[in-house]
Amino acid sequence: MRLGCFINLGTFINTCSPIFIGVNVFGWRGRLLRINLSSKKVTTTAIDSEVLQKFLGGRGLAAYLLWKELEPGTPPLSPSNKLIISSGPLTGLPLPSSGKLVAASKSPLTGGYGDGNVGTKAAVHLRKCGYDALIIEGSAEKPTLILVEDDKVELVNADHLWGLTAWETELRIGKEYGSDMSVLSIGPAGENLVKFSTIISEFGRSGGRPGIGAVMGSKKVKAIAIRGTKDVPIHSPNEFKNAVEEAYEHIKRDANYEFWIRQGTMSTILWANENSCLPTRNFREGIFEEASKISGDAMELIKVRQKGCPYCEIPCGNIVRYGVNGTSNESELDYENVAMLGSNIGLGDLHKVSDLNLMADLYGLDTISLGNVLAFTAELSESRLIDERVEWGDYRKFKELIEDITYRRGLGDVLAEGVRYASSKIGGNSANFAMHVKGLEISAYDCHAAPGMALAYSTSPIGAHHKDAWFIATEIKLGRLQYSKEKIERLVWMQNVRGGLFESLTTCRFPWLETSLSLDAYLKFLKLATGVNYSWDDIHLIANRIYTLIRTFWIREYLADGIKWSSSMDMPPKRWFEEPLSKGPLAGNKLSIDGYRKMLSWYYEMRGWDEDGIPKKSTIIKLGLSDITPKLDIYASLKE
Ligand code: PTT
Ligand code: SF4
Repeated sequence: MRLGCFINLGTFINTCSPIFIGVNVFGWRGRLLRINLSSKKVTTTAIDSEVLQKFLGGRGLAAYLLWKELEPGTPPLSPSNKLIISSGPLTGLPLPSSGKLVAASKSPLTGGYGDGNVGTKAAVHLRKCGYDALIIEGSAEKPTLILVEDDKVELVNADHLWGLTAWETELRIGKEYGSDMSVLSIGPAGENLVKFSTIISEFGRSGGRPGIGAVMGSKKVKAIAIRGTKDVPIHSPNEFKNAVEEAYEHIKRDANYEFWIRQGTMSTILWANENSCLPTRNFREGIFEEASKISGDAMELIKVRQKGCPYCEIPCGNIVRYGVNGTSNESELDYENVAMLGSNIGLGDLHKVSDLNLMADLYGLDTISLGNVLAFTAELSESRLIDERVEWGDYRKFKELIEDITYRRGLGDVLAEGVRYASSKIGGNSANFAMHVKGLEISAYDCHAAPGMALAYSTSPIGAHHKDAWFIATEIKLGRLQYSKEKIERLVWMQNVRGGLFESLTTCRFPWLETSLSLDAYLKFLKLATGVNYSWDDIHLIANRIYTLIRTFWIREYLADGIKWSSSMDMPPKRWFEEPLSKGPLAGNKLSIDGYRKMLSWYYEMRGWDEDGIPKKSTIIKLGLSDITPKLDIYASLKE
């Protein structure tokens, strides 16, 4: 890594930047706001400049803080767990799609590291208040609203907000404090500690699939409202401005620009159906007979406007106006929402799908896990493992179940714990169709005929999510049924770029993926914003460090609960190995267990982990991680 002339590794002293508490930096803010809800103490501390350089920000910083600050075995819904809201050196700067933040914690759904990404003005305001991250710790006695305005922090009684939906909460806060306040809130699902509840912002942005909303609820925090007015100092402002203008021009010229603006992620429905990977009836099949009714084209017929995150020129939020049973409303549709609440539960009516999606946003439930849980329930019913009758596509019944899950009534109370727990409670053969990895329900790609995508789910740092590696399109090009080392090399690269770089910068990855903005543009932004000249080798080193640290966190937390880590944690659901597809051109296909295991062992080798998926001591030292913790007991279980 070559450092800009102003920056001196280890101290970050320079002569011409504004002065923060002990740290002078460009791009980063160098400060951490800590709010202890139990003691009502608020403190601001400097973040070690070396930490910022080694972990970048966002996910990297959150993982570092959770590793360092949590006692091993901390119960996720106890006051000792911490909620981290973090940003990176590019977050909220005036560059393409930079309004994204990371919300992270020890997950109540998985028991391991959990995070989510939210597109919101709160990301911009957090940085304008002068912070890279917030740590929320302890727990309030009463419902609380956290107000952050530049250097002022207030803990306000939120009795009047408790029980409201996320949208009502945001509207009320807007009325009380001004609509320029940016709000992160939870709905009733977070209050009731539903294990797959999320944080909601701006009437439909949602983040924190692994139950980060429940962590917020356990602390009795109904909402965090942020308004900041300070400028973020940039190292080379003129060159930065030119680079940004060039990037926006490139994006608008891209051939995919117009189609993307029209459909966003929704075009994936037909693509996934054509490629036999659209999750259908609890991931039994990859083809849905009513796919065209829930497609991007069907969405365009009821679309009323588009919505985007801050600084985004390619807004992908599709707002539709739908009508069900004489009522009309608006809902924001993305591919994952529609696949999981459509084909995966056998529902081929986009109006009804939109209604279930709106419920998820109002109550603060993750649509991906919800679609899994509802499909799991339909299969429980089919197998006569529960008394309730739940048919595929039964919109009314699914609506009722969403209410029951949110308010933890009857069967809903068990389902609110996610499919891993529910299958352990209900028994029978239900574990065979509980579609999750490490407790996190699977995102919307069927993997009967996609071993690389299955491995991407299984090695994702938060459980089965596609955020780190949407590998399926690459895999189809490479030969989807092959089990090759080349796939694993590409997969590790993809995880490092998406899950390492973008989650830590923190900006949206779509300008790169959908309008071909070059990856080098991001290194240029980074250099011009911070003064630090990162090479691609540096970025991969940082990503490897983040991946290995998060893996070590999981091992530590599972060990503390008496569970010894092994490669069985990195296995996708049995269904994909045992029950072949029965429809379409790929009928008869299922995953090969031997092929999968071979690919997993290559993956471990490339990451420097042993045959159980445990980082080797030599890897930890090579990645510069051994100094971040005095608690070396975990290493006792690691091999040389
Ligand atoms: C993300 C996951 C996704 S990923 C979707 S749709 W996607 C679902 N959206 C939900 C929703 O909406 N409401 C709801 N109640 N639950 C939802 N759960 C699901 O959450 C999202 C976009 C999208 S749309 C994607 S792919 C990209 N994701 C990014 C990412 O992860 N990182 C990054 N740096 N950039 C990204 N850009 C894109 O952002 P999670 P958002 Mg989200 C209504 O939260 O926990 O990370 O899970 O972030 O602000 O809503 O933007 O076809
Ligand atoms: Fe947000 Fe979509 Fe723009 Fe990304 S592309 S910043 S998710 S609106």
